[in-house]
Amino acid sequence: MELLKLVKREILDSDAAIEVVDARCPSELRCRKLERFVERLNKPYWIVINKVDLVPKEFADRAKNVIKEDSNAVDVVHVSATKYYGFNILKWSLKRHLGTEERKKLCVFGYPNVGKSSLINMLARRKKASVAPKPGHTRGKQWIRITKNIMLSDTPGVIPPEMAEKEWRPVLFPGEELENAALTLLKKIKNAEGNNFKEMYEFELEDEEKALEMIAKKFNFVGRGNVYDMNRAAKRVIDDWNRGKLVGWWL
Ligand SMILES: Nc1nc2c(ncn2[C@@H]2O[C@H](COP(=O)(O)OP(=O)(O)O)[C@@H](O)[C@H]2O)c(=O)[nH]1
Ligand SMILES: [Mg+2]
Repeated sequence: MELLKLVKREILDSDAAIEVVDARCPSELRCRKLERFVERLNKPYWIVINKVDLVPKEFADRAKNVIKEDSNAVDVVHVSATKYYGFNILKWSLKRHLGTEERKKLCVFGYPNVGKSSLINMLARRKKASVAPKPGHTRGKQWIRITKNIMLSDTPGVIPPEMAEKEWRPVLFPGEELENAALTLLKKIKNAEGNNFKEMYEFELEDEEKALEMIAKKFNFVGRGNVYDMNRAAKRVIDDWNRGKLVGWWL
């Protein structure tokens, strides 16, 4: 089934939802269309800003305030799913709003790689949902009890490419256009409030195309005909971003 139907079905099957966003670009990768979808169904939703370990505290706080102002989420919570940060705050918030008696079903949705599976694992407090730095990895479905009455779907809804801004699509769903994706991402990182590009690759990020070439050179990515393998350099950039090694932050 197509991703859009799947994510909508997850939401329809649940009483409430958690939208996960990446703390490095938390506003840009919210899916307002799906938020509206949840609102029209009169279901409460939370926005979890995940990977807060990767950004300065001041930025994470500002992002939280901006999203609180700008959304109808019940609550906006900072989390680091891999560091188990934010676990209790999120659970308290869910309990406070969903109550502790009536049985409630909860689902998680977000773009690829934001940490949906990691969040489910954190809430389930065991390795359940499989975590992979690749989109579309998660399969199968189960309900996991996270409090006495709150059940969490172990199958996160993946927001489909058609919901994302066009320039983001190759980054979120890498395919043929890897080089394009890397150039887009590098441009965003270059214009970010802050980034760790120089620490990562040991040169200043100025021109994106030039940067890809220098990365190919640095890692000795040489293809046929002794030319630099830009595709491999692009893949490296995307992987470093997805693994949280390459960092930039912007609203
Ligand atoms: N630094 C950091 N990395 C995270 C965090 N949560 C997830 N990740 C990493 O982000 C990548 C994608 O996580 P995953 O849970 O598979 O994302 P999903 O595609 O949304 O299910 C993995 O490499 C995770 O280890 C976090 O809070 N902090
Ligand atoms: Mg996943």
